[in-house]
Amino acid sequence: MTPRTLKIGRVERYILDELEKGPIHMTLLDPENFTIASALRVAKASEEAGSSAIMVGGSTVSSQSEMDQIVQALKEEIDVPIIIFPNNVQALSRYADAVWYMILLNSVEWYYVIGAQMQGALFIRRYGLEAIPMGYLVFGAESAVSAMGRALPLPMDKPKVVVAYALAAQYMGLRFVYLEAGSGAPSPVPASVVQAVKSSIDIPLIVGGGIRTIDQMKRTLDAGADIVVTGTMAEKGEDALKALIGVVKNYTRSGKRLD
Ligand code: 1GP
Repeated sequence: MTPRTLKIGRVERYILDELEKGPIHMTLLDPENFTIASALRVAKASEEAGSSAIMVGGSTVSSQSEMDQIVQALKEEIDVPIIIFPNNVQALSRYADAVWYMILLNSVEWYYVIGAQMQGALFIRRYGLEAIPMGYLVFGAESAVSAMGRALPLPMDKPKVVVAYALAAQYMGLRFVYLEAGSGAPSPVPASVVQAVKSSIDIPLIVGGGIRTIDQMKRTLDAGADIVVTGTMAEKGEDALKALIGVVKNYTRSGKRLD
């Protein structure tokens, strides 16, 4: 009997195709900070500006019905994929296109390394959600994600340690690595760390947390981020968000990363 080969799903294929053109932007909406109407408004503006996907999630999301309502509404109006960015099992919504199937690699808690993933697995199958395997690395001790996920915060000034984790993610077969400074972090993941990781791995690199200015966005892209995520700026009005998305689109158009 020949083993069945795992197929890459529709959303992951779309992300990889988008990345062929250059780095991309994803907009993160925390359902706790939006009404359905405001989420739709921001998601539409993001899509128009060229954001490649809408991620839905937040560190303190605890209501599955709230997730369902917002994801279902987004699904009806938005064309780019809606991807769950789960903090826990109850964040899974059957209405989404995919879920980042993430392992908080630097958590000291069994639950965030494999427990929640195991508990969510049967729901993911039942809902027919596409699971996209990703290694998640959290910096900084002050963020909600660090506290909720019991992360042993990664040092910002020791790129080698972060590279070791990122390589481990790749060797384990995870298909994306996410460097997370924490939502609303005072500063983004340093360019030196992004650069060190990017030059060491072959899988796409996601960077998020604390990116608020055009300059921070440019530095993150210059350092080699493939996917940049902004959440807090999505809550500050469409104009600021569109400007940040514009930086990513211009970057791609300028052909800087088409080598
Ligand atoms: C958080 O990386 C994301 O999980 C986005 O962070 O809210 O700081 O943009 P911000």
